[in-house]
Amino acid sequence: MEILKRTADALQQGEHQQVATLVAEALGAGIPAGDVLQQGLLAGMNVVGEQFRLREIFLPDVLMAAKAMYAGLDVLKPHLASEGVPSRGKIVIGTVKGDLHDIGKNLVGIMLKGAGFEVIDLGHDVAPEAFVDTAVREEATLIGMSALLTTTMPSMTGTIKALQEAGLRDQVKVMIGGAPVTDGFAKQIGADGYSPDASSAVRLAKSLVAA
Ligand code: B1M
Repeated sequence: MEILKRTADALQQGEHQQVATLVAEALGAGIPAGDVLQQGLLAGMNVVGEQFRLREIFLPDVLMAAKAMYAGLDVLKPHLASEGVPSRGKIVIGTVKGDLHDIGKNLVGIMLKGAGFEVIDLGHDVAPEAFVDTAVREEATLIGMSALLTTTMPSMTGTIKALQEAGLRDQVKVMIGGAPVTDGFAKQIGADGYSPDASSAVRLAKSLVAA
């Protein structure tokens, strides 16, 4: 669809105001929020990631694109999250220590809220102890960790160890995700589940609280 292509292009250019306008227009034209997210915002961000990998663009360009992504997400958020759904349980989420990438984690948080979870979002650069302390204090039954850097993935292991040391591993389920994370890695570190995207994260969280 032309408007979604324009949204993706504007995101690549870091045109945050234009992205917000185009997202609002697309929603106004009756395009489902999920399509605006996937074919507009995420499509644009995928190109940015590839260009950055190939060194065709640089960090300031990626930051501008991230700002544009957030401008679009702000408009989209109320359409992704539905209000008044009964609580399915509490989940503590965050991006792991040393990692500042929070767009995917925020998207997962929005979708979980929309599905009726109480989401306690610790933000980014979250230490293992902070995940565990918050889960204890808030009596949360789930911890969700995101990592976008191969170098920060080991911090997920740290959180699971900290849970074990606190004697809480049986009481709190752990789910993980993020671009470099795999199902194999989740199994290797003893997490309860991995999901590749925000919609499957919701399905996984539902299955973990039901188990
Ligand atoms: Co950076 N970065 N970045 N970056 N950045 C990547 C991740 C990279 C792959 C780019 C590349 O080289 N192609 C690369 C990592 C290489 C690696 O380790 N394998 C990289 C690098 C190297 C870096 C720096 C080291 C660059 C530098 O300084 N030289 C630096 C690190 C800073 C740090 O964290 N300490 C850095 C910085 C940044 C910015 C700050 C500029 C910015 C982040 C802004 C922000 O988040 N507020 C940024 C961005 C935007 C990216 C790319 C381009 C896009 C990430 C993104 O937001 N994607 C990224 C390239 C890429 O991923 N293709 C890249 C959109 C988002 C919706 O997807 O986060 O994957 P994603 O989330 C998905 C799923 O993964 C999943 O669901 C989400 C929605 O579908 N998911 C979960 C995520 N978390 C989940 C949790 C779950 C379940 C599912 O359960 C709890």
